[in-house]
Amino acid sequence: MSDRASDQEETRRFEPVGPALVIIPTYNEVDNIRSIVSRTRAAVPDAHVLVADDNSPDGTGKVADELAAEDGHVQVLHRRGKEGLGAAYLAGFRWGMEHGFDVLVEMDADGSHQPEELPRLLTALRHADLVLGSRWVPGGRVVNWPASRKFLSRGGSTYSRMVLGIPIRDVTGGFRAFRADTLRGLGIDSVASQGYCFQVDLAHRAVRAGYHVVEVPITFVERELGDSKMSRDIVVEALWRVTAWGARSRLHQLTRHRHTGDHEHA
Ligand SMILES: Nc1nc2c(ncn2[C@@H]2O[C@H](COP(=O)(O)OP(=O)(O)OP(=O)(O)O)[C@@H](O)[C@H]2O)c(=O)[nH]1
Ligand SMILES: [Mg+2]
Repeated sequence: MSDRASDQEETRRFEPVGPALVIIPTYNEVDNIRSIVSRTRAAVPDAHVLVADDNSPDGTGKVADELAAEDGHVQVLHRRGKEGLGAAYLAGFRWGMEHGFDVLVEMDADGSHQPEELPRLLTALRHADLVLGSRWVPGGRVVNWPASRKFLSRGGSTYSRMVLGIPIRDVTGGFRAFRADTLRGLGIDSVASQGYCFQVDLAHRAVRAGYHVVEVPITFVERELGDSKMSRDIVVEALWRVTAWGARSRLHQLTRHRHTGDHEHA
């Protein structure tokens, strides 16, 4: 992270982190849901799990209900229909904050994010406002991805980092731990982006708001069961939104510097 961030870490005292909720958004993950929930419960027994299901036609929501009936640490948020990953997370964040959780975790259902790495993310949050599981920092890895997919993901992160001017290596990743206070400060009610763009949006907001954002290396494992829900539309959305945000903040910087006459940091 930047020097500013490490200075901040030295001088700032972080509140201890309280109860955690791991939010798992699902759409047709019937082959994955049991295993991901039980791995999560084993990895972080004190944490609670919220499955945010968009009325999956394959019955994922029903299986999640069975898991919830067996285990008081598992809850299900049933949503009307497929409204996208971002909307499911926003609903999960709101639910978690209303129910008094201090930490809200994002994690996919398909095993790409390994629940066994959750303790490291939660430990890092003791000295951060937001922790990003990162494939593209030293120690981070991707298992079973073809070179083309690595290129697309790294390229997307590099492009976003440069266009938005934020010092984050893995901007599109979706394995993250937020303090509830951080989410409150990000103005999530105005977030409209989906998919990868949703993740870029939240990271960008956090850096811009001056939060201490830390990346910890993770091993990302390509899904083995079920189908991907990511589409070309989601990639295209990310590209145009990131470009528009970048252009807007550049313009903002330029007009501000013109008014103050300060050209040094332009
Ligand atoms: N509730 C909800 N969950 C979703 C929706 N779209 C995707 N998800 C879930 O979000 C997570 C990530 O979606 P994936 O399809 O795995 O996306 P991806 O990881 O980019 O794609 P793959 O690498 O092919 O798996 C999974 O747990 C999905 O079930 C949605 O519209 N609603
Ligand atoms: Mg996936």
